[in-house]
Formats: sequence, structure tokens, C-alpha cells
Amino acid sequence: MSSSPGRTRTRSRFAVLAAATLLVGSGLTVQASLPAAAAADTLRAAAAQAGLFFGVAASPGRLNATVSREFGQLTPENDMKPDTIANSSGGLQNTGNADTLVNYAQTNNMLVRGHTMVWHSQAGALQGQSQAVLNNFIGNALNRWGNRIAYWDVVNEALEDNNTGRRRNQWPHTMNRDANGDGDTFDAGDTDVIRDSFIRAKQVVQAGGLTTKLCINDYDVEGLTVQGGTPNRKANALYDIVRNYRQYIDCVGFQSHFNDNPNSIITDDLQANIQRFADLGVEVHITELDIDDDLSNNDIGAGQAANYRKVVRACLNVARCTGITVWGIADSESWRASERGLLFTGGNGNYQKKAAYTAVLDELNKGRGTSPSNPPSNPPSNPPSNEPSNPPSNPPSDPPTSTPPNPAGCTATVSLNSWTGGFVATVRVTAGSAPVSGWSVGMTLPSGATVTNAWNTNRSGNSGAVQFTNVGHNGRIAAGQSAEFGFQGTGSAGSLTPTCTATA
Ligand code: 9MR
Repeated sequence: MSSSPGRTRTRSRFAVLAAATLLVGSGLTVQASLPAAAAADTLRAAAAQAGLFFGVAASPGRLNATVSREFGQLTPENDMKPDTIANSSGGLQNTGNADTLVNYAQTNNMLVRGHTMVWHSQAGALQGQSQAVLNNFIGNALNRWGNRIAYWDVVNEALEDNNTGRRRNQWPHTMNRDANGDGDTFDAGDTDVIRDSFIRAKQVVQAGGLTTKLCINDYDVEGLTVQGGTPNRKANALYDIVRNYRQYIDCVGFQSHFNDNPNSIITDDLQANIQRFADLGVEVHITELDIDDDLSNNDIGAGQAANYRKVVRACLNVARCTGITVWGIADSESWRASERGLLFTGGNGNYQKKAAYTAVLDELNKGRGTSPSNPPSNPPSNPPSNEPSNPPSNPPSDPPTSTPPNPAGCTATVSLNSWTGGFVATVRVTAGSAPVSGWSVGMTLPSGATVTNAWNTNRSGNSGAVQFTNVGHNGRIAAGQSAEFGFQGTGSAGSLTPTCTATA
């Protein structure tokens, strides 16, 4: 299972050499996709060559030589959580361990991810407090470490378990108010702890001229689907949050604690899901990666090393997937030691590399690229950047436009997120009083608007009258239920009026 550093280095360089020789020997030119540099022999160096960070979660007691050698980014596993550093008015306390970690990262040229501010768990003295107190804590935490923290998890785990797609029914989310009872929190007088916390964080970042990026982080949001091909409603709900509040949110964390739970498996549409978030213009990170070594109950079937390879490849293939963090160094020191989910065995600084380590290093050394079944990212040439200096308390997204309800068949609604020169449209298809087994949505784009990219749909046409039909996994919709697809375009979308037809 394990290999010494020397053996790993020799093998990696040899593999690259062999690949290059093969191509030249067969009369082909060496492709640009081959790594230009020699294969790196640490995770942090290999990741840096590929243009992303590879990090680890740790506590001060685990800061041994392996950490700074192998990892280019550090997340405090527990030491920046409110139950350690917040008092009941949102002031800071007990920041010693957090300072130790930030100092260590700075000394060793590692990025830091702050973890975490607004969370139902480990809230300590913040538990049950008001948005004003949360806002105070957000400001204090951001300002204490400033640009020494590259990314902050402002909101963590806001969505319920069991793939319901709902927000948690626990503080702080129970503070949300729908003042006029219209089913959303977008009106004057409404509050939404996610939006309001991000608005506060963005104000602090702007007021202080900070470069810190503001992230939302969650688990079981990694694939477009969960086991059995069911749509991942939790991922879709996170996507809606990021789309609606895009102007305050810079990055999305997929925790990626993969295990046998039907909602926590590695699905083949992981890359497509990373891509659709990236297409909103945010950075995507794999933030808490560990992979159960006993996946006998799920439908993946491959070993741990192959599963690690799959996850790393999915990130590498999306340009805006800019970092991967494993949730600990060695199995024995993990929060789920019995599942042996990490890259090293051993403990207390005396670590041995597992096959999963070698697989990750090898995959990182192959660099970025695209697989044929997953087209490259087509990011907006002019991504939304309209962050106001004084953000409004109302949401940034345009209100949905809709077709009239249809008794049977289906209806479609479009939500637009527009910026100068481009837009992202999210289309929700809802079955009427009977289930549908396929659907087709048509709409006419105004002149000058062109679709450049679409996901979760097949489309015909790029401008004028454009038709979108279901793909394999989202054609069947139960009565009253919905599926979503999206597309990105250049120009102005105007107001789109979709028509929906149920197909056989
Ligand atoms: O790994 C952390 C463990 O040491 C703590 O006891 C636990 C307490 O809730 O939190 C663990 O980290 C969690 C992280 O903060 C958020 N996502 C899930 C992680 C694993 O439970």
C-alpha cells in the first residue's frame, strides 16, 4: 500500500518520460497537455504546477514536517469555530490556537481557509443570538486576520440532511422572516441569515480593502444526482443560493466526505456539478475530502485510490475548481478513523503514504485537461462583478418570469442572473397534475443574445428560437415536482417567456 518518497519520485518522473517517448515514437508531436515541468514529488508542488492548491485541515498539535512539505493550504479543523473564538456579543476570545495556525501557514507560504462563521453547530456563545451579533462576529473575525486568510467559510451547512433541498429548521435559519408570507425572503422587511451574513461580510471586505474571498460550504452537494439517479436537491438548493446571492459570494465549498450513505457517494456527474457552479463565476473548492475505504454498499465499486483519482480529476478538469483540501493527515487522526478515509497511515508525525496518496499525486501531475464527455468550462467573458459599495438589503437576482400554469403537461419558469454583456439562466420545469417522462422547453432569445453553454439539457439552436429537451437523468418528473437545467449566454436575455411541452 505505502511507498517511500524516493520510490514515488522515481516512478512519477519515469511515467512522464515514458508517455512523452511513446508519443514521439509514434510520430506524433508532444501535446501541450503533457506536463511541461518534471513531475512533482509532493502534493503541494504537483497541485501548484496544475494551478490549484492542495491543502489539509489541522490543529496546532499536528503541525509537523509533513504538513508544510505536502500541503499548500491549511484549514483550522476546529480552532476558528465560534465555540472557541466567539463571545456572546460577537467579540473574539481564545484566538491563540487560531493565531498559531495562521502564523504557521504564513511562515510556510500556505493559504488559509477560515472555518467557520455562521453555523448551527459548534456555535458556542453565539447560539441563539441575533443577526446583529452574528454581524459583529463576522466583522471581528474578518478584520482580525485580514488578508492572511484567503478564503473564509462565512456560512456552513445551511441545508437539511436527507436530500430535501430545504434550509435547516434550526437556529440561525429559524431567524429567517417572510414578512408578507409570499413564500420568499426577497421583500422589504424579509430577512435571510445567509444573504444578510454575506452582505455583512462583503461590506467588511470592501470597507477594509481586503482580498479575502467569501465562501459557502456544505456536504452531500457534490453530484448533480445522488444514488439511483435521483436529482440532488441539496445541490440544487445550494446552486439557487449561490445564483441568487452571487454578488456577495465568491466561492463554494463541496465538503466531499464521501461514504456509503446514498446521498454521500461519488457520482459520475461530480464534474458536471462543479462545472455548473463554476459557470456562475465562483471558485469551487473540495474542502473537506475524505473517502471511506469500505464502499461495498454503493454503486462505485472501485477502490479508494481510484475514487480519490476520480475526485481530483473532476476538479482538475474545471478551470475554476481552484483547490482541494483533505480533512486530516492520517487515518488514525481523522474524525472518522474507522473508515480509513485519508492519504496516510501512521500518526504523530510518523506517516506512511497510502496507495490513495500515490494516486492523487499522479493525477495532479497530469495537470488540468478535459475529458471528452465533459466539455471545457466556458466562463463568462465578463463575469458578474457588480458588487455595490453599499450592498442593498434586497436580492440581486431578477424575479422569475413564468408561463401560465398548465393543468397536466408541464410549466417552465426562468430565473436570470445578468451582467453587462452576459447572463446565466436557470430554468425550472414543473410537471402538472400528472407525471411526465420527458419534456421540451422552447423560448425565443432577443436579437444579439447567444447561448454559449448549457447544462442538464440537450439544446437545438443558439440564438433566436432555441429548444431545450431533457437529458437522461431529468426527464421523469413526478406530478407537481420539478427539475432544473441552465444555460449561459452572451448579450442581453431581456425577459424570456418559456413554453413547456411534455413529451412521450
Ligand atoms: O473534524 C472535526 C471534528 O474534530 C469535530 O469534533 C467536529 C465537531 O462538529 O467537526 C469536525 O469537522 C467538521 C467540519 O467542521 C464541518 N464539516 C464536517 C466536519 C466533520 O464532522
